[in-house]
Order: sequence, then structure tokens, then C-alpha cells
Amino acid sequence: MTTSAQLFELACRHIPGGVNSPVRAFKGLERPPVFMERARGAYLFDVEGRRYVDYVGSWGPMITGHADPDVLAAVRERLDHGLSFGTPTAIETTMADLICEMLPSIEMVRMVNSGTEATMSAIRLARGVTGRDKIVKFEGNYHGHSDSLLVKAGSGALTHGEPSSPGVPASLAEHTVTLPYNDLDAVEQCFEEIGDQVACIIVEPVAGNMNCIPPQPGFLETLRRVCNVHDSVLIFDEVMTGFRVALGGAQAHYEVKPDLTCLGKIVGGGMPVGAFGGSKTLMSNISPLGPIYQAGTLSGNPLAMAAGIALLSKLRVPGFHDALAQRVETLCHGLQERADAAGIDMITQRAGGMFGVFFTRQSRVDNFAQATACDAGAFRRFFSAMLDQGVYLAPSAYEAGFMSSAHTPEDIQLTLDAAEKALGAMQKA
Ligand code: KE4
Repeated sequence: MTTSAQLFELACRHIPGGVNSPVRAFKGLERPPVFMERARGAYLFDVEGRRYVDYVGSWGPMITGHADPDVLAAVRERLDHGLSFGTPTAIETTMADLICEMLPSIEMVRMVNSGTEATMSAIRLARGVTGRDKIVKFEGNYHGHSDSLLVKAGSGALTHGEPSSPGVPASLAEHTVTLPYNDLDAVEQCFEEIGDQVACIIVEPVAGNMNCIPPQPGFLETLRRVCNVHDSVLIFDEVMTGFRVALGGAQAHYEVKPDLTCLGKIVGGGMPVGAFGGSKTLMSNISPLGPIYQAGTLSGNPLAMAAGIALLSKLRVPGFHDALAQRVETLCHGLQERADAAGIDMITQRAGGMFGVFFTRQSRVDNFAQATACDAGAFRRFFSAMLDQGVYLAPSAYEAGFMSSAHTPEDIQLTLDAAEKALGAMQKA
């Protein structure tokens, strides 16, 4: 049987770092990444046949569990019609109508192939309609890897110690202003000084790329207000939070309406899909209706649309998100009880169907500085001990965890039993 370690060695020959996305590389965890062979429901199965209760869910999309039978059936049904035509198809209209129905702030939407494309396009739209170059983002927020946004970014950029990537021209990076997340004063001061030069604010309404950091009361409202005053565009990057924090996303949960919304992950049901949308006034500036160019060979392809529509349709069951949030609450409370019992400095934070575990004495983590001050060594030991007991957490201290409706009470109990052992071993260390 070929082991993950052997497959990783082979992968490293022709793939940079052996992975097609850096966060998969288990950086700093002192063990090779696990190669998965298949997945179903709440479980991943590795190449050596081991089963894991999975809290990554392909980094968010698998909100009803892996290999959802309804999603697979929808893809199978379309498969024989062909994969992609490069022409308009009716199913793209079905997807657009569904998104506009589920997210009322979106009156018109353009499908793309990733979250990166969605945020990159939304930034271009904001710059195009305002005629301004400056954008405001927040330290530790990750919006994909387009040049303007790889400045003090989170997720893999942070995990691999390159929050501001080489290769981004200084002449471009200088237009990106980064502020501390949840810092209302910093936002007010920034807009007093340069508000009329700012094309947009782009924000993760719940930060999920420096672990899981919810917005403090007033933070999102302040962003909305300063954008109104200075005619800047407020962009909610809901690639991760969309359809996860609530059916209508973080904008519904926190009742703050952005001008543009970026989507990804869940919207594609596991297929490569992103989207950006907003008012007809804004979106009518997008080519071919307007002058701001944006395009994509496989954008809106019928197979990916079928997967996304099938998944989104399943989330509209009354009580789906309450039940998901309840599972997260049960897990987080159980982890906290076990950490306290073991005398380990650990806290959890959550928002709807996503959560985070921080090894820190702090009572709360509100921003990048506090997130990066947490105990990375403790995280490494906890992650490894959980993995060895068949629980797959995000392989980075700077990523959030994702619950699915496929996780059973038994899966959560298994997770808590594993955590009790892991935390106990850490106590003795
Ligand atoms: P993609 O281009 O990876 O589809 O989406 C980029 C993106 C944009 N905005 C937010 C809020 C995101 O979380 C992401 C991608 N998230 C990471 C994990 N935190 C994707 C995992 C990876 O990079 O492999």
C-alpha cells in the first residue's frame, strides 16, 4: 500500500511543495500531509484506509457533508449533456435568480470560477465606478491571491509567513491600505484622512483566515457608515461566510447591507465556482453591459451550476442553520470544558456553522496581532494528537473549522473524547 508520505515525496517532484494550494502542505506541523482517497458525509478516508471526522470540508463547501447524494445526482444528470459550452445556458439564469433570491442585496450577479476571481473583479468594479485607486482591507483577512489583496493577508499567506507576497509591485501595493480588524477608531481616522480617495472597503464580515474572529458590535456598521459618507463601495467577502453563517450569509446575520458581495465555496457545491454581485446600478458597469471588463472561459458552466444549485437548494430547509449552529455550540462548549479540566489555556470562537480554537490566555481574540500571539506549538501538538485519533482539523492555526449537517452527535462525541486525550497529553508535556 502506498503511504501518504510516499505520495507526498512523489508529488514534490513536479508540484511546488507537493500541493496545489499551500494551506494543504501541513506547514510547521512537522509531519507530511495526509493524502485522501475518498470522502462521504462527515468523513474523509486516506490512502491507507484510515477514517477521519472532517472539520475542513474542502475549506467550507461541504456544508451538507461530502459526496452529498443530491449534489452528485444533479451533476450526474447534467454530465451526459456535456461539460461546458461557452454559450449562455438556462441553468446560469436559474443560479442567478437563486442567488438574488437568497441574498436580497444582490440584484445582479456574475458567475466566476473562484473566490479570488470574485474579489478581484469586485475590486476592479469599485475602482472603475469611483475612479479611485485606494482600497482598504484588514490585516489577516484573506480575499484570494490577486495582487492588490496579497497585502498583510491571512490563510496560507499567513501560515507560510508571507502575509505580503513578493511579486506584488510596490506601485500597486501602495494603493492597498490595511487596518486592524475590529478597530473602529482606525477606520474612522483612516476615512477622515483619505476617505474621498478610497474606492472600497473589502472585509470578511466574519474573519475566517486568521482562525475564526467575529466582528465586534459596531464594526460592520462603522464600515457601512464611512462608506456612505465618502461614497466608497462596501464589499463583503462572503466567500466563506456566505450561506454558512446564516442562509443569507453574514450580511443577514449581522443585518448590515454591503454594496457588493463576493461568493465562493458553498455556491459551487464543491465545483470551482465564485460569484460577485450587487445593485443593478453597480453591476450594469460590468462588460458587456458596461465598460468594466471581466470574463471567464468556464464561468457559469452548466456542470458547476448544477452542483451549486443542488447544494443551495438543500440549505433552504427551515431550521438548517440553527441546527448547524447548535452542533458548533455543542462542540465548542465541550472543547472548552475539556481544556479547562486539563488546565490548558484554550478558547473557542464561533459564528453560525464555523468555529475556531485558539491556544491563548486571552479571553477573546479580535484581530491579527492577538491571533498571531497565540501558542503555535500548542496548536501543533493538539492538531497532531487529534489527527492520530481520526479527527481532521484545519492544518493551520490561522484557519477556521467548518461543521456540516452530516456530523452526528456520535461524531461530535468522538471529537470531544479525542480532544480530552489530546489536551490531557498536553497537560503532562
Ligand atoms: P479561492 O480563490 O481559494 O476559491 O477563494 C479565495 C478566498 C476568498 N475569500 C475568502 C474569505 C476565502 O476564505 C478564500 C479562500 N479560503 C482559503 C481557506 N481559508 C482557501 C483554501 C486554500 O487556499 O486552499
